[in-house]
Amino acid sequence: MSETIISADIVDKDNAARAAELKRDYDALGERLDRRSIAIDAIRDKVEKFAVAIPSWGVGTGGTRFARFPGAGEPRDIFDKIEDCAVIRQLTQATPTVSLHIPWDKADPNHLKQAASRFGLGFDAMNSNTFSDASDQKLSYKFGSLSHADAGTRRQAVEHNLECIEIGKTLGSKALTVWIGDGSNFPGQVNFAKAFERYLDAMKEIYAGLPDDWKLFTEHKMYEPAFYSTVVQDWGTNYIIAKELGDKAFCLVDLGHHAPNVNIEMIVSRLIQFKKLGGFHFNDSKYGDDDLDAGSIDPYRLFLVFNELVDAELAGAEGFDPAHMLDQSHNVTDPIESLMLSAVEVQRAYAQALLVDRQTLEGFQDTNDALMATQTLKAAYRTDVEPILAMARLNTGGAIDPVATYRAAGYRTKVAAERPAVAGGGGGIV
Ligand SMILES: [Mn+2]
Repeated sequence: MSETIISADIVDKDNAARAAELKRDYDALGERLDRRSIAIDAIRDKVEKFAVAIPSWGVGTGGTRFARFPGAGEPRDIFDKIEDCAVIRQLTQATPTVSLHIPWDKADPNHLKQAASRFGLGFDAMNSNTFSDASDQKLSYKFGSLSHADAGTRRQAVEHNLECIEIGKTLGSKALTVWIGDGSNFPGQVNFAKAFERYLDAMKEIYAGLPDDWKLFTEHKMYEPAFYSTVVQDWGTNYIIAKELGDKAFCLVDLGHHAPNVNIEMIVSRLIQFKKLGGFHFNDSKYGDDDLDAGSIDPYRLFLVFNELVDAELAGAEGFDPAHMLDQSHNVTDPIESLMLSAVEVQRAYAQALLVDRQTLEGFQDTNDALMATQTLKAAYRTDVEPILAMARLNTGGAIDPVATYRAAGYRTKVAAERPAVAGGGGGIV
């Protein structure tokens, strides 16, 4: 039995005050779904099994390009971060793993493993960092890393990624995510083809160091920190990389890494179809890589992404096993509250997508009934699945209302007294 941070009494008391109403709401929704030939318990079972990883950097307070405003009781190191992740896990029961970022979270791997297993947490994908300079680093990444013109800098970046794999092996991680800041700010600054060739050669060396049961994820991003061109600019480039490297290489889709209005759900469909969808960094955005809470700006888009995922899941698409992770960073909310709600939003989109009447939809598609086809999706999206999500949490030992229970527990006030403010390490623009 793993330890919990919030006292079980507080969780039970808060749940007890809400359980009767939840039961009524759940039964009422169950009756409505029954009329649509959907068994509510089957949907709840699937939601209970759905997991999304928490990024270690997400529990810290993020900054903007202009300033960083420290939050009370923010984690001082990876061990504080693991405790914050344990709270998110305890109350939502949706986030069993943590995704580490090296070197931000560098510590004795055995010590890290111990700290996480105390709370029953595991480790998701390892994240390398060759987009900023560590204090003890010989060569700078100011002008790139894996695509750098200098062979020594590329070598250093490759070695760093291999080190991340080694740390991850001890932790029980099964994937490496590579995101780079490489690119250019001026036309003519870099030769597109040569830079991409250098990147691919470096990635091949990293891929060669990947254990057989690991996956390699690459993330595309159209701009930032480079503003004219990036080396892994779009999903087409990302797909080429995954194809060039081999069967263990997959594309990661960060929802914020596209131009406004790009049809991300269609990109997801294409990557599934050609067996190269590795997984997601869930967040939301209005303009660019805003790293806002998942589902906070465009929940319908999140639903449409999950519509593609559930379609593949139900069709039994070969090799379909995408990794889910949140990737967001906050400046105006308590990161624990935001991450809890984002995990719930991702679950919500999944549950709504499970309600799509796929047979009926296919019929409308085949008879070119555009209006009824889109209404079939809307019928699922408009269903308030909150009772399903809350019941899933209650069944698995979480909180019916995670934010209310978290506030009742006074966790932030408690850690604010224990953790003096520090100059925070690590931003969040990944
Ligand atoms: Mn990301």
